[in-house]
Amino acid sequence: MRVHGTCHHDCPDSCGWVVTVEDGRAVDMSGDPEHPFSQGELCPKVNRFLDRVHSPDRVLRPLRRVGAKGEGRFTEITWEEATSVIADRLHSTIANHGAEGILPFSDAGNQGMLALSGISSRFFHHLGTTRLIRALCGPTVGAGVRMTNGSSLGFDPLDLEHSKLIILWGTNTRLTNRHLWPTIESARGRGARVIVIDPLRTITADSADVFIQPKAGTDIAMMLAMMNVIISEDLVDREWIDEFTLGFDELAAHVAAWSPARAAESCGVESEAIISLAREFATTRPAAIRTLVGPEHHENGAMFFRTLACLPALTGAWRDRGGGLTRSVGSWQEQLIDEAALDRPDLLAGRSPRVINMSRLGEALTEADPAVHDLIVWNANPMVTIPNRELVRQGLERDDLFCVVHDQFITDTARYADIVLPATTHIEAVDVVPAWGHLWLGWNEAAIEPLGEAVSNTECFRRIARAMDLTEPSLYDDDLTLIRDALPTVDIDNLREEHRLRVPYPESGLPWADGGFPTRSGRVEFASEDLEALGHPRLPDYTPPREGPEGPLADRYPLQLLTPKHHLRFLNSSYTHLPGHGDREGGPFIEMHRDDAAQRGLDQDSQAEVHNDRGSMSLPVRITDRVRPGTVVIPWGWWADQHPDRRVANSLTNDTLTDWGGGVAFSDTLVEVRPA
Ligand SMILES: Nc1nc2c(c(=O)[nH]1)N[C@H]1C(S)=C(S)[C@@H](COP(=O)(O)OP(=O)(O)OC[C@H]3O[C@@H](n4cnc5c(=O)[nH]c(N)nc54)[C@H](O)[C@@H]3O)O[C@H]1N2
Ligand SMILES: Nc1nc2c(c(=O)[nH]1)N[C@H]1C(S)=C(S)[C@@H](COP(=O)(O)OP(=O)(O)OC[C@H]3O[C@@H](n4cnc5c(=O)[nH]c(N)nc54)[C@H](O)[C@@H]3O)O[C@H]1N2
Ligand code: SF4
Ligand SMILES: [Mo]
Repeated sequence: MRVHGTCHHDCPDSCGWVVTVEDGRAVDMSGDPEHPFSQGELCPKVNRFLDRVHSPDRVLRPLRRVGAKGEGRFTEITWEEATSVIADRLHSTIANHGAEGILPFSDAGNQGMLALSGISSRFFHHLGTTRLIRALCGPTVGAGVRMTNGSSLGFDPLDLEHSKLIILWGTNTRLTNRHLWPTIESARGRGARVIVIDPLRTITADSADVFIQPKAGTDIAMMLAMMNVIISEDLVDREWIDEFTLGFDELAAHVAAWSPARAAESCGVESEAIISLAREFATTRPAAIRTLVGPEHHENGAMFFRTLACLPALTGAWRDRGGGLTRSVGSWQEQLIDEAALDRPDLLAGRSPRVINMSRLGEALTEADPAVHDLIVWNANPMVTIPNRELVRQGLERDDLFCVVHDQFITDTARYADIVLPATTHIEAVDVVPAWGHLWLGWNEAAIEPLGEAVSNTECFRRIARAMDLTEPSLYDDDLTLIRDALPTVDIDNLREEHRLRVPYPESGLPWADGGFPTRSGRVEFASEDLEALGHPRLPDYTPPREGPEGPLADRYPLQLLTPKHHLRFLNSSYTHLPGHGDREGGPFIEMHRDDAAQRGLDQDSQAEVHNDRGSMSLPVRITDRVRPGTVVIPWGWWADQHPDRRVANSLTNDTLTDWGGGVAFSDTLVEVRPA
């Protein structure tokens, strides 16, 4: 039997796959050659997905902690015991402290529609618990672009095929969005040039025609200088500006002060390079800017995208198919989803419980008032993925904190749980996957029965609700009912049969050629009253990050630390512990420029201690020319037991929130390094 599914990882490609099942066991899994975007290829992570499914380390029964928190010693219990312990505790927290004492914590570990929301959201809304702001990845990009365009919609990335200039601005396509690369190569075959802008010479940068390497967190200065050049050399599209934008004269006066020479001082890119970039962008058609998520992780992350979105409006790039800005297309998909039907915010019944930002989990667990008593984690591994992680650890070590983790493995976070519940993998549960890197909504059929006693996210919360004797009927809707209610305009039987459907998108491929921007003025807003009302500059503007090379901490901690996705065989914090993944990626290390290392008496393979006020960790040095002096890199994703001192990259990172959008500035982190 061959069963079709769609990859659930938090990855833009949402590839189609086919699982071969014999006697109820998955024996093979390969890319679906008919998937329009992934065309039969998966990736070095998911090529070995069945090893993950059948891993001897899978959690297959509920577990109760018997060792100390963090030690990782557990004993098996039944589902009935597990859910009754959880039910008693949640009831008692609600009775003694109120439901806000309960903090749900989840991310996109499985980005299937049901895995992400549905029963879990209904459950927490019904109880009236603290609400989580889930904005670690992506919302800041959208919030930034929306302040300029009124909408975060960009064009279909597959239309890059028509582009003659492709600027990959802070995205590592060949690693993070690999199935888009053939489209870029095909545009190139027809004469397109590819420019990569990144503080790190990534594998994508290595494949570019031009590589521009600003200091991290400083791109806005470069964008302002580009606008200065485009306007002063009269390379603007006057007609388009008059018809579809607001505030051009104000913008022109403002960027007049941003000469390329001034920007060069902040971003470290030579003025000539900024001038050529501006000219090439303004005079090539179609000209595209492709971006994903990376640059949002700075204190000025939303302003980055607000400013970036001004560029195609200045030059009228939106006129052309393959011109303008292309980013996540998740918003095109969301137009099909009736979120209120899925998540049922009406179950809050007029209550408005407090909100806590996921990126401040450490603070929430150690300082929140009223305190967090119970933490329920699923679809996430915050001990590896949340910045300022030593504070998260202190919170998880609290004796009086009750913690439940639903996952497939004993992750760094699960080690601190009182109860661990076994989760299915994506071939064990039905779901629908809305992609953010292409325009196909994918069906995911369950290929096999759940292994052991594992359950899907929906079933997990149905069981906890039942143990709590909750009578709200919508908590018990089955998966197909949830899917039908959430996708009211979709023919579900047809979706299931065809394995996917293409979401509505303008046939012309021109989302904004004729304006229609849903801002208050109906135009692209170079000057924004909305932003001003929120206390931000009304025009695009560069504020150097506080924890950056121009900020007050730079004297003590002179090195900028980047902690990027880097490994072909990791997907965020997933896979690192599996054979054929972590072992082939060579162990954690710090990359340093030769000059920075030499100044500190370090060389290739020396052991270095990397530190700041949040933590310190010891790592071997790799000398690199991928970064400019002043920047160091610790690739991210490893778990604590793969580090000699049980630290992870996020032990050092900054948990300051972004200017707006609710994201977090982990890429504005300063450190110092000394011999260990
Ligand atoms: N320093 C640094 N920190 C970062 C980043 C970085 O680049 N550098 N990147 C950030 C970004 S962009 C993101 S998106 C986050 C990712 O952060 P997370 O979402 O926390 O990380 P993942 O490893 O994608 O997934 C978390 C867990 O979900 C589990 N899981 C998978 N499927 C299911 C399921 O069906 N049910 C349940 N219950 N669990 C499941 C996996 O086993 C895994 O343990 O990290 C962020 N943190
Ligand atoms: N193999 C693999 N693929 C993945 C993932 C993975 O872990 N492994 N994770 C998935 C997830 S959750 C996401 S969100 C996507 C992210 O996809 P991307 O956004 O493409 O990836 P990132 O590595 O987060 O960031 C891209 C680049 O931004 C750069 N950057 C950081 N700060 C700045 C800056 O100030 N200016 C500029 N110009 N660039 C900057 C980083 O150096 C990095 O090379 O990838 C997804 N795909
Ligand atoms: S992780 Fe990304 S590239 Fe790999 S199979 Fe899943 S969707 Fe495709
Ligand atoms: Mo992400």
